[in-house]
Amino acid sequence: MTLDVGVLGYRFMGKAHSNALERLPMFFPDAPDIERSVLVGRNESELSAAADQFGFDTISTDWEEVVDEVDVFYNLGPNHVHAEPSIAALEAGTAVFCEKPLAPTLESAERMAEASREAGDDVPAGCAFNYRFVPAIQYAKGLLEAGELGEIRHVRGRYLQDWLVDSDASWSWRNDEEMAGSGALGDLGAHTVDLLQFLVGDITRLSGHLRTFVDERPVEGSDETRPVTVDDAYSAQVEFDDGAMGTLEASRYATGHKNDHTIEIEGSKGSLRFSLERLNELEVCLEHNRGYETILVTDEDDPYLDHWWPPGHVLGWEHTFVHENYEFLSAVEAGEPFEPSFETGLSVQRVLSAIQDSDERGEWVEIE
Ligand code: SOE
Repeated sequence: MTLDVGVLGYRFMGKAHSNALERLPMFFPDAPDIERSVLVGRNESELSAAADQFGFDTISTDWEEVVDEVDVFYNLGPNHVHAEPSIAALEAGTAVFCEKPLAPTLESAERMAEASREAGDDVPAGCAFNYRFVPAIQYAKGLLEAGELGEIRHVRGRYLQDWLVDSDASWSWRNDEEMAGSGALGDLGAHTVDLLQFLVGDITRLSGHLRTFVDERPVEGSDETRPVTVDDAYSAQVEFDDGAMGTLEASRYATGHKNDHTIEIEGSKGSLRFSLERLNELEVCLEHNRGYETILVTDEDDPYLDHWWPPGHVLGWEHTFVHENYEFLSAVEAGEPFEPSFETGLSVQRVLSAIQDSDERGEWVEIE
């Protein structure tokens, strides 16, 4: 059975997922056969060029004519475009893979999750938190599930980038509350919240802080400027359902940090550290260690590695998209649920919204 795939969006995430679809047959031969049927966007000339480059058969400038014509609909558009096309696809019984964060607001995330419930478990609705599919993160999950770290006491997550340090960096939809919902919080913090809830458990209450350092930015190709209505950075103190204490932060203004997503977890029997900028490695400190040791997670029995190269032939950022697409499309073919689901995406959105509420109210907030 060949799955017809329609993809909305052809910029950064369009390229990342199209590359993943291209590589699946060679490295995951048991993955479902897929046809890159239609690429959806607004600008016909740009769309045609992207369709040729990414291997799509046709183009469309109207997602409404696509969502009930394909077997799988990828929503890789800006955050404000996530809800309506995804809901329409699910109402048509079409499986949906939507980029993170699920939505710009809690309200639209709730509507998306409801549409997924209505569609049923045999119509997978996934949220593309790709960092769950790093082999070292899967290996860390195994250590935690085996109780190797004992009772979890401390959790730290930070996601630091510096692409907005230059005050002349152009304005984009990512700087606009109507379109993005939030700034570093939803763009980067969503990844950290999902990873920590995947590895440790649900966040139950928190205190949040948001800051915007640059209030307006130049519009590319014009003399105009537009206001920045979202955060450049966030930080939060959180408590997990098992009582562990956590500190989270993200910034697009962290000079010298390019894509520095770092997770640290300390327990009663052991600890671990992961950094995306060294994504093949996991630092662990277990009962038999005197201190941290660095494990190179590239052995053939490590998660996903038997699909790639011999030990030590390291993977990269793009491989995480191949892994998540393999898992999602396999779930679609089997008619089974996929994690992270829209329900999981909604749980992340509740935490993001609580951080915004806490910042506004200046007090700790319980997660509903
Ligand atoms: C932001 O710069 C960004 O592209 C995020 O939107 C992605 O989700 C992250 O994987 C890399 O950084």
